[in-house]
Amino acid sequence: MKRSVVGMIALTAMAAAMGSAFAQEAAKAAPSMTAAEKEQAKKIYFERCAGCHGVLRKGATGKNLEPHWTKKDKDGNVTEGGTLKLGQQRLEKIIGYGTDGGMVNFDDILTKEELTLMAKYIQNTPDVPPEYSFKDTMDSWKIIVPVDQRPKQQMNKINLKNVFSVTLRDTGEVALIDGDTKEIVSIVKTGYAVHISRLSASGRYVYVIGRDGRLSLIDLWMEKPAVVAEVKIGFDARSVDTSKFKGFEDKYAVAGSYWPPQYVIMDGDTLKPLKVVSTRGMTVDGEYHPEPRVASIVASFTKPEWVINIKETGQILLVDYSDIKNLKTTTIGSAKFLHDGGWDASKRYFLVAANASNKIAAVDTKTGKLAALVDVAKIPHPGRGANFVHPKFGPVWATGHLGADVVTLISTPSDDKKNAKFKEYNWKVVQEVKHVPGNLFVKTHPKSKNLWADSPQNPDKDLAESVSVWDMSDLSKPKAILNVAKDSGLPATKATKRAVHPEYSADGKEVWISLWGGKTDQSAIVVYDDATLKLKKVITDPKMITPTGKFNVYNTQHDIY
Ligand code: DHE
Repeated sequence: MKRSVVGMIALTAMAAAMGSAFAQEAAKAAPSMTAAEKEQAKKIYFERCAGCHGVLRKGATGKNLEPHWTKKDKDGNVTEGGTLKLGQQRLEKIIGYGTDGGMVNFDDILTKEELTLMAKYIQNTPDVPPEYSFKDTMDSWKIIVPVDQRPKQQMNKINLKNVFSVTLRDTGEVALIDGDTKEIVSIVKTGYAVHISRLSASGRYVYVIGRDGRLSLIDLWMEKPAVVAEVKIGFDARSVDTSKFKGFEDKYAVAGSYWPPQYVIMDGDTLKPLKVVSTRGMTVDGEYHPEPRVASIVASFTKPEWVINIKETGQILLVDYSDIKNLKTTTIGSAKFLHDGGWDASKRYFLVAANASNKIAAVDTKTGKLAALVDVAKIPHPGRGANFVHPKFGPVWATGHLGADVVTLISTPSDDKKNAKFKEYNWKVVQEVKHVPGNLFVKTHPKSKNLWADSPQNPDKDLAESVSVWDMSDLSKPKAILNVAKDSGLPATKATKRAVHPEYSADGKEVWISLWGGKTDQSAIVVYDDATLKLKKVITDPKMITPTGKFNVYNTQHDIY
């Protein structure tokens, strides 16, 4: 009796509090929009904004965009907790021109009307999208070529090790390019704005994940490589890998979803869904988060485990797939906003950027523990990073930064006796090599002496269209700067041709750079000789639209970077 009275009082108080909160919210009415405008804005938000700001707009790589600070009060109050509230005009400017904080400009992608629309949209309360169940996943699953009807051996004469799977971002396709002949072997329809391609342990299958959650499995053994199975794992996704531990090679695939926040375990060669696991839960600060998105995923070589990095919570999950019915997970707290990362040279430690926390977390996949949490410069963005032996500090792993003008080198442990003298540096930032802000990817190769870094998000057009190259044996030497857009010989267009994502050929002798141009412009992949830095080939075609990530089969299969 007593308890129910207390409960009623609490409920009444809560209702009153909520009522007054609603009243206050109503007083600060958001700009009105028609249903059609809302639909249009929702689509643009999903395609251009959700990746950084989150579907619920709680913020991650990008800032929080909830109405409590995007919307100005009716009474003209412009600050909240010392933060400037934004309002229509300021929002339009930010979306159009970007900010020094790392937000890119959209005035070359969105029309003036669309900028106005988006500024209105983000002052309105975000809609919560629907969930996506195991049944939904199962219903979306398609086997296009059953396993027993697939080739029993390679049916083409392509040197598969040197094939590149190239994302054609805005056409929803990947181009498979023969790295030896530089010919396009096949252009394959995939999900929307494919994010990454990963390889099976066997090197035969390419797993391609679209931002719309569509996962496509491409069989490279077919005469003309094509999609053999497909499944939609959610509404918004970025990552995929297979099981790589000895005895489990390619038995399973796993793909991570941004919305709903969950990951899906599938059969490796059919993509038949087997299990869906939610990632909702508490952040490392002990707060509940409704949208903890799955960022990078890699397969451990040390144990039958995947390293699954949960962005908003900062929790790194080691998911043991040896018994998926009784799934065991080790949860390692690190730092919030986990994003991309790569292995150290020994492939025992996985280093992942907690980008909006300005930290790199290193997981020891042997002990299943956090090995280090390293403070670095603003917004680290390693891609997969780059491993090399520094003349003074021994084995290091490199990351670039979106928000700082350096490439950071972190010393990594090594069991090799000759590296014992470098132990004192382990997990320390040993050098910051001067670069420019707006870097997304760094890359090297065990057979190379060079370190490559792009800067596609730099506001300066020349820098965005160029890449930098250092001689790793003497990082004090001036870097070479290659203007990739100029070298391509492509005609000038309105859109910046961002030079993005250096990727080595299988033999480590060439470096391929994408020119990420406008969504209707014919673009190119520009190939350089790594030893001489001379232009070797411009691969272009009317279908080469918005190339971004490129994944060399051999290097991706063996995590060589
Ligand atoms: Fe990526 C990797 C998320 C924008 C090209 N990107 C990743 C990974 C994540 C991620 C979680 C790691 C996957 C893994 O290893 O399992 N990327 C996001 C975003 O949330 C973000 C910031 C915004 C969005 O809307 O998606 C974003 N990414 C981009 C781009 O705009 C890029 C430059 C061009 C494009 O194609 O969309 C881009 N991301 C890439 C590439 C990789 C990547 C090429 C793989 C790097 C590698 O070498 O493995």
